[in-house]
Amino acid sequence: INPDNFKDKKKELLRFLMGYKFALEQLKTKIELLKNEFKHIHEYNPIEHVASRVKTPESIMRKVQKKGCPLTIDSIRENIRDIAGLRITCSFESDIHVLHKMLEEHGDVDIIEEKNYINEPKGNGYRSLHLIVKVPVFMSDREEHVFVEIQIRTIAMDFWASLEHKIYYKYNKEIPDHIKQDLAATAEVAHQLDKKMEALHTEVNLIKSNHQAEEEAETIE
Ligand code: 0O2
Repeated sequence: INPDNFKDKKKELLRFLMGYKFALEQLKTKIELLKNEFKHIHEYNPIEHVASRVKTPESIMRKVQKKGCPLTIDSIRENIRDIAGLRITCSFESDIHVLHKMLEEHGDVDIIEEKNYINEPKGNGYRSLHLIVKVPVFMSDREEHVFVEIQIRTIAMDFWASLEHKIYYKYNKEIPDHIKQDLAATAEVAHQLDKKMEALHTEVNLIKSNHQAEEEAETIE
């Protein structure tokens, strides 16, 4: 490879990835604003934490090879839609729906694809809501639109996915069936935990609003 050519290609790639970094910064600010507004109105915070990452060039190359798409910047921009990823962890499953709705109604966020692995979990037990959004990015000399993948999950879903990712997800070789079955069973345990926590949360909310109503009635008397 001609060293000058290599230097130019590297520069082009780094500039390309910079657009994704900017898109993530913008989205994180929007999510923070939504969170604060929601907290102000409902006195409740549906978001536990937000994490983001830009795929490494090696990981992008692996995906390009897997998908068999052309190795050009335009093709990568169009075909690899999770170069920038934002993961939002919520407390309860109902918070995921609240956040999803807030993003749908947000004029600035253009959701162009959804994969609902909560309504339809993957065979291995993976649960999460995936949204692909299109974000405008303003570079010094042009405006670009880049895709960002937003994954929204509960703490229990995140706990399972993080550990499953470590144990197995990217291991391409054959894994004994009993390990696959055990992982699927642990996903079900995490799901039951989510359901139980949601039920407790609903019950406590009901008790709180009954108390509030009683206190208000006493003040009027
Ligand atoms: P990493 O290392 O987390 O970035 P597509 O992107 O549409 O061509 P794909 O990759 O099947 O096809 O998309 P999908 O289903 O939306 O999944 C993308 C991401 O979701 C993955 O990114 C993981 O982060 C997560 N994910 C999906 N399935 C699983 C799973 O079974 N277990 C775990 N732990 N995570 C999962 P990457 O790039 O594969 O990995």
